Amino acid sequence: MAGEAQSDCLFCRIVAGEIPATVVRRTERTLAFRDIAPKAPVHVLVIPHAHYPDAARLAAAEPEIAGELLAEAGRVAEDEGISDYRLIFNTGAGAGQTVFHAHVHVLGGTPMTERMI
Ligand code: IU
Repeated sequence: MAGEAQSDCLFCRIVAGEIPATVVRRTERTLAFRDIAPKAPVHVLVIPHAHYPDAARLAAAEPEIAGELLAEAGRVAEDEGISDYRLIFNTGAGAGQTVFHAHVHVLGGTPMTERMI
């Protein structure tokens, strides 16, 4: 069934509490936690509890949850005390996606104008 947890998915296992993560926010349908290999002083991932391989497929199937990811990304930035930040949705291995469970990177805490990740 669409959105069902996958036992071989790292982020599904983080949602289930089977793999530890530094959680900064949790809602009924989303989870935000610190990236294990931060590329900026603030580097948080916001994911849906439901399993979709990437953000586009999440948005196609569950647009409300896709909207919640964006709203939560903004709340993470507010909690972290940053007003300027970058949101990234890597989509596909060729774009650098390594975990195939939808997520948005929230990056900031340093000038981001020259940075690409
Ligand atoms: P990507 O957009 O799929 O490349 O992002 C996956 C991120 O997941 C990447 O920045 C990793 O550092 C991060 N991550 C993590 O936070 N915890 C983990 O156990 C693993 C990857 I594996």
